Formats: sequence, C-alpha cells, structure tokens
Amino acid sequence: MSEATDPTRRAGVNGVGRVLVVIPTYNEADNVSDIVGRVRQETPAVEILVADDNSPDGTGVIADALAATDPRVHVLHRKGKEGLGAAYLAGFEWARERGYDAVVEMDADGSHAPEDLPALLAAARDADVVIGSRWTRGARVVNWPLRRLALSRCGNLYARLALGMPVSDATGGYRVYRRGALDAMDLSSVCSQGYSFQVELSRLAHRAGMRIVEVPITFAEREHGSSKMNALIVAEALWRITSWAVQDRGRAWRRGTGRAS
Ligand SMILES: Nc1nc2c(ncn2[C@@H]2O[C@H](COP(=O)(O)OP(=O)(O)OP(=O)(O)O)[C@@H](O)[C@H]2O)c(=O)[nH]1
Ligand SMILES: [Mg+2]
Repeated sequence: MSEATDPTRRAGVNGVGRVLVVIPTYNEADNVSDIVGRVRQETPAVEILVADDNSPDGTGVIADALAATDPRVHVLHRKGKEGLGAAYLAGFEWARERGYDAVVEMDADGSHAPEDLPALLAAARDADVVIGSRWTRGARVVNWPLRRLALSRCGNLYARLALGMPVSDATGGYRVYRRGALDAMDLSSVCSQGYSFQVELSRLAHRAGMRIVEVPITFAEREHGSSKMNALIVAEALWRITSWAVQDRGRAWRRGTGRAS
C-alpha cells in the first residue's frame, strides 16, 4: 500500500506525520533568519534543517544561533560548496536516519513562500510527491525578469516533452516527499549537482510510479543576496535532460525488440 493511502500514517503535521523542512544555504546571511522565522510562524509543528555549505558570509553561524534557541531548528554543516543537489541528498539522509515521515525542499531566498506550505502538506496526505508549481492554474510568479520566465517555461517544456512526464513544473524546487517516495526512488543513482536535480528527482519519482501532485504557489524573485544560478547550471540541465531522454528511448526500443535493458 502506498503511504498516500495508508491510514496509519494520517497523523502529525497536516496528517502526514513528522515533517522536516530542508533549507539548503550558500551565502544566505541576509535571508536565513527571516525564512526560518516565517516557517516557524506558519507551521509551528514542523522541524527545520538548514544544510549549509560552509558559507563564507557566516550563514552557518546565524543558523547555529537560531538552533540554540529553538529545539525545532537544526543545522547540518557541510565542508564546502558542493551544489544544491548534494546538500539536499545529505538532508534527505539526515531525515531518514531520524525517522521523519515527510521532507520538504525549500529555498532560503524567500522565493518559496512558507505561507504556501500548509497547502502543500495538505496535498501530501494523498500524494507521494507534491510539487509547488509555478505553471499550474492559480499560480503566480512575482517580479521575475522576462529572461528567467522564458528560461523556466522553455526548460519545463523541454523536460516534459523529452522525458514524457505529466509534470508542468519539473524544475521547481518547492516540494514535499513522503518517506515512502524517498525509499522508492534510487537516490544513490542521482548525479545532478545544480538545478537539474529537481528534474532528475521528478523523473525518478515518475519512474517509480509515485503519485505526483502539483499545487499552485506564489513564487517571488529573491529580494536579498545573489542567485547561484549560472550558465553552467543551465548547461548541466540541458545536457542531462537530453541524455536521460536518449536513455529512455533506448530502453523503450530494447523492450520493443525483446532485448534485455
Ligand atoms: N548548501 C548549498 N545550498 C545552495 C548551493 N547552491 C545554492 N544553494 C541554495 O539553494 C537555494 C536556491 O538557490 P538560488 O541561488 O536561489 O537559485 P535559484 O533559486 O535556482 O535561482 P534564482 O531564481 O536566481 O534565485 C538557495 O537557498 C541557495 O542558498 C550549494 O552549493 N550548497
Ligand atoms: Mg532562488
């Protein structure tokens, strides 16, 4: 039975059990206190893990101070900048070791509004994976420059067509994963470092037969600090999506001709 339909799991935060919000940070000193405070305010029962890659601007020190006064805030200090994907995988492992029932992915820069979290958690009652979507009816994208809008729209269109996934925001990074989904997906195979991580996990969830639900969110451009997005990250996403599409087609062809995959 999928966790989404298992009645014994319908307890805890919004009916999904113990929830850990993982917030990866690199140079987010101007944002980390605000985002942690907003999450605590909106969803007091969840716990938070700040996964910091030894930010030179002292984000980790600020996170430690928050954790010192709030037992629901934790900090994972990593030795150096290894990319968003590696920070999330370490956060997922931290959550699994401690028996959390659901893990939330959330950026530190305020683009993912904690005010939308209750709706995402409510949707997780009947889903294995919830994606806070910028591109479903009812969603809003605030203050994003045209080139970022175009990049996100085109990237998502390409991912959907190339990989055949029924997901409108496969690159979105505001998500809930139920424990069963993390167990069902082969996380040891994940190779993305940058923002193709979100597409890779969407693909793994889809291939593992997980029930993926999208919930409209209000996504806002960051107000403080600087983006870590760069041309290399975009190139990695393009290259990886193309190579997954080739692999998937090769696998389908081998199945069609009766050869082992
Ligand atoms: N731990 C860790 N966190 C990272 C790393 N790179 C980015 N992050 C965090 O991941 C989140 C998303 O990064 P952003 O720079 O906002 O990237 P983005 O949201 O794709 O791009 P923008 O829309 O331009 O903000 C933020 O909380 C970052 O601090 C990294 O190498 N390590
Ligand atoms: Mg951002």
